[in-house]
Amino acid sequence: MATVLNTQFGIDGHLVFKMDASGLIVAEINNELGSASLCLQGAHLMSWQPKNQAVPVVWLSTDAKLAAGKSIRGGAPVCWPWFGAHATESGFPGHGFARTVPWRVIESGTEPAGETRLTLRLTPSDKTRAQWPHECTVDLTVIVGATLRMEMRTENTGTTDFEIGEALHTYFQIGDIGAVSVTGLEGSEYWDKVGGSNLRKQDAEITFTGEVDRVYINNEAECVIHDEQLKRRIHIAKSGSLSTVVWTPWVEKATKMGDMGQPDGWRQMVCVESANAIENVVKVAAGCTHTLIVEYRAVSV
Ligand code: TA6
Repeated sequence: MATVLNTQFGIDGHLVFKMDASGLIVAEINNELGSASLCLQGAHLMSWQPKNQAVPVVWLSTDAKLAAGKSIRGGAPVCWPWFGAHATESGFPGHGFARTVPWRVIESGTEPAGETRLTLRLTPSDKTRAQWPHECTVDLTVIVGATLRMEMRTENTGTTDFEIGEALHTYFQIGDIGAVSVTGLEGSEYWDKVGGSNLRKQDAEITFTGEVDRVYINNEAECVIHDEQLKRRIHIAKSGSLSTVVWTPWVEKATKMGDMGQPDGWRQMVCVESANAIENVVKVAAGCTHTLIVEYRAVSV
């Protein structure tokens, strides 16, 4: 399988497909501008490090394991076609099925400035139709360089409209959760999921002194993670996304999860997720396409 993919889509020295010990296929990307790895199951980007950064920008738990049908802790999980718990079926997977089913490579290439581009596609199967009976394709394009661009395109190839919730649920590597702030969401309303679900308003920059699990709504603003310890800013620009989710599990939830890396891996990550969730779910009319785009950039300060 890896051999066929390398023949069809490999790019000498820049894009190589390898089979992991789990039997899953991983795309390893490395060019003059940056490096990344992506598991074909779930089109799950697991890591990204620009060449001008000494520390990866996308966090992956040291406990992260690749296994068929299982989600990977860290990276940029694809949440689709719903975000969070399914509205009515408690037995359906949280954040949808896209991140735990096989995607296939449909194209690869090199961008004019030298970035490596890879596109994967999810098409319905009996398994997915059992949870979501709509005809569609979802493409994820990643463009890896000094920045990381991700484009998630949902095409409604059926004859009836449907609605999706979605997110690129990206974990960012930071020095310490107590020494970062997130700007860009000042003045936004958000659903606070800690201790229930209450609608609140963000007045100032976001800082972290405990569990934070917030879905900011009706906001397309660029967010910035300010990292005092790593002396860098991570810029998160987006389009086609009206929700931003900010999450840290903090110690109690991280301990319960048990896969955040030891001794306290949760302190070195924060999630800032570009999404369409809750009242921002997206109606995709029959024959139409919806695209969510994010671009990440790390700037040393
Ligand atoms: O995006 C935040 C969140 O919805 C949290 O509530 C937490 O559940 C997190 O996602 C991780 O979810 P996962 O299913 O990947 O463990």
